[in-house]
Amino acid sequence: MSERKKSTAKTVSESPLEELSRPPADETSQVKAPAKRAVKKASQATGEEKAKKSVKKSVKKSPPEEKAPAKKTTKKAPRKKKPSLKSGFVSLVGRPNVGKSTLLNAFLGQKVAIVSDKPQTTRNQILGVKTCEKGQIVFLDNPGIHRPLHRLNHEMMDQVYAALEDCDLILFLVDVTEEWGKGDDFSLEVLRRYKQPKFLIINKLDKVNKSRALPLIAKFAQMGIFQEIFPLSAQRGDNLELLEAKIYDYLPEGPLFYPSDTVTVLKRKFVISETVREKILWYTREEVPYGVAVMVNTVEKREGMLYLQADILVERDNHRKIIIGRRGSLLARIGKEAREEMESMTGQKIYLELRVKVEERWRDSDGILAALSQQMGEDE
Ligand SMILES: Nc1nc2c(ncn2[C@@H]2O[C@H](COP(=O)(O)OP(=O)(O)OP(=O)(O)O)[C@@H](O)[C@H]2O)c(=O)[nH]1
Ligand SMILES: [Mg+2]
Repeated sequence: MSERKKSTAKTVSESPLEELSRPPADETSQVKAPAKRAVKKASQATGEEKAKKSVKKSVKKSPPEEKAPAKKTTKKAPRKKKPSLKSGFVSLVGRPNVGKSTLLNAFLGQKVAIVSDKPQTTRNQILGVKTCEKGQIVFLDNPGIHRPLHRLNHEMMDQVYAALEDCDLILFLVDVTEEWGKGDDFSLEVLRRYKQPKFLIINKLDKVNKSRALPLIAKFAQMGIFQEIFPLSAQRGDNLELLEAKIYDYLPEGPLFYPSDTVTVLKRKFVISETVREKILWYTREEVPYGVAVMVNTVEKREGMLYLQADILVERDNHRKIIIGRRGSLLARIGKEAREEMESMTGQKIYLELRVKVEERWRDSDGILAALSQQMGEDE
């Protein structure tokens, strides 16, 4: 958490994948999600932006010809006060696989976080910014709340706790199709420790008859933990306008944290790594997805195209064989889909070279975890 607070913001206005088209030289200037308080202090530029806008508006409102000669007896018409901007940090939390990243992408109207049907898809906090005339919401998508067994998972949970601590509002997601279990009780216990207002999002409503949400709504309403309850489908993107309006009701007044066209702040290597990992998650199952990491070694311009080389780390040799597939067929498919996605985002020709390496117990290896987190930008 303290690391997050120290960081300074370089914002990325376009899709994170479009960052790939930038020369690798400015890679070190990419940053991770800045901390709320640090950003609050560093929001001078956006304050200026706001000030300029309000000047423009006031000029428009009172053109010279409208200036009536002042009559002593006439009372001044009360000036309409411009509503103040609101802004704040909103954490998306819940059990793995409930649809947090899908909801983030739906809010932003573009893919920023990877999504898969395997639990623990998100391993690092992803920041998404949405700005409108009312102000700015900074969403923090987080790993799912789970019992950590490896160092990797402890780090994931630390990010969840940090996000809960440092936000203005918590969106707690549940999957309407899942039975309530011990893990859910644990998540609620975690939530109770935090004082901020909380909304319950009952997700995946498209998968069931709407009446299925009613007992859940009644159950949660009784608990008194949540200020608002929203049943919705993040995949269909319905009910989001209503939810956004409610979020603004709970945010404090304040300046924009980021320039208004910012969508996210992600490092290029991290985006490449996540794109490849997502395809692996799509095509593998059981323990394989949990034990996979992608380390990007090279990002270079070569003969008019972008050359990328990455290692896929697995914990066991049989996992390596699964990912490579019969005569390399699965690895080729993973590579092709990841490359095509990055090409369509950047509009640039990409050569992607993937290798699969066995690194036993990498999930508990300080060195590998540090190298992976450097891809995210934490150590720079
Ligand atoms: N039918 C349906 N599926 C959804 C909805 N939202 C998410 N999903 C699916 O649920 C799965 C998990 O979605 P994610 O967004 O990756 O879930 P998450 O909560 O971010 O998961 P972790 O990162 O593992 O914690 C994916 O297969 C999504 O397509 C929804 O509203 N309806
Ligand atoms: Mg996720």
